[in-house]
Amino acid sequence: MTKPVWIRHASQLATLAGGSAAPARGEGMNQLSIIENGSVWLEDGVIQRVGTDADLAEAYSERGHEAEIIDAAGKLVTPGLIDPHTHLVHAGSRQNEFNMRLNGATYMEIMNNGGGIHSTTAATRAASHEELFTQSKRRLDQFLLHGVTTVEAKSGYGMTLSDEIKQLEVAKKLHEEHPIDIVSTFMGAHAVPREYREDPEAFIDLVVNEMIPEVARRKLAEFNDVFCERGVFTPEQSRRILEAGIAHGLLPKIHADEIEPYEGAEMAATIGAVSADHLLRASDRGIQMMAKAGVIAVLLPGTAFFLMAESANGRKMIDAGVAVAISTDCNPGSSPTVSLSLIMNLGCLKMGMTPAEVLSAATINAAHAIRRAHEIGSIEIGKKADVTIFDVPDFMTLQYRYGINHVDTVVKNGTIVVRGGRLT
Ligand code: IZC
Ligand code: ZN
Repeated sequence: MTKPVWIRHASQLATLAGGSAAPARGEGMNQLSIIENGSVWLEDGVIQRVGTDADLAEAYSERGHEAEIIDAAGKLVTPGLIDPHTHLVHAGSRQNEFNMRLNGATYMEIMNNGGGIHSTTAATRAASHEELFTQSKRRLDQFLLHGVTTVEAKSGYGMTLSDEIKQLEVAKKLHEEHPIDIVSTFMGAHAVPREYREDPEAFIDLVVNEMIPEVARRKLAEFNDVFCERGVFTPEQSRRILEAGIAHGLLPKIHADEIEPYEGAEMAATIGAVSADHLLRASDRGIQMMAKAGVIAVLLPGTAFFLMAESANGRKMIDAGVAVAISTDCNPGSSPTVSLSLIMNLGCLKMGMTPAEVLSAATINAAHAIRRAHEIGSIEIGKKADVTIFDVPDFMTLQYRYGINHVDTVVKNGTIVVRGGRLT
């Protein structure tokens, strides 16, 4: 039995309470429900009690000695961070393409010449389960060190039935064996693989008729995603792929308007996607439609930064009433990072979001973007005991002292997995 964990004296305990039923929008994204001199009791993997030091000292006066006590004086306590959009499971690296981009080549040019997603696909197809597991586990350890306790992970570097299944099985094994929880998304339609270059419709037939039914039958994913982008999949093709997923119980997500405006946001709204992600070039009409349809915008400012492009307009989306979440987009081509803290920093500096809004976006709204808000994303009684402690006195400082990993302690499912900034 793991001991109960009692976190005490937090200078700020940002609970994010009250948002489990629906994502935070508008002014609601600034409400962090902060308790000063805050205290939390974690036991049996669940949050048992939340309040001030005085409340908990009274409630646990008899049992305090049983607990592992964490003194969070001078520190910020938040829900475990949630990353709702990653391409976690992949092999290889694309640092050579980074150099090409620094010399003027674009992301799409590299991909159209057989690099980009195709190069990671070749490496991932060639990798064994074990190699994929080992490489991805390393990234998960780094996520944990950055305070992230749940990660969404997409397939899409296989693009054959067996290689897509291989990626999803590795994600499943990581979910079972690593402290971080993984939520899987099938993304067979990540690109048209080279061998289907002359006949993309035949590849879409394969995704729709074989991959989606098999992934759903094996319960290897909850979501279905597509790269809707000029030169990749059209809005019409994307709709067909997402509708096939819906028919098999896979909820739709979409990579929308990343490189060019392509009415991806509009499509996300009309199909009722759980989230539309990227949205760097989303139209005003698309943003309005997303607000109305309740589609969550998952914004990835690290990708814009790394591709040297203009970020999505997070400010405009929040003001239009869209629920915004943020994510690393962790992938080898356009955002090879695990630092959700840096992403929050960029949310402030490049997307005009407030320090409170970016924290809502990386916790409760990120939980909604992966349909987990009933169990994670806030520090509330009954939710999973996933808590991150930062060595800063308040949430403002977390954004102000940018580019630093301030994580001190991470508790996952009630177990201390990071202490003093190191894996236990
Ligand atoms: O591997 O380039 N945008 N997919 C769509 C990506 C970026 C990941 C990659
Ligand atoms: Zn992506």
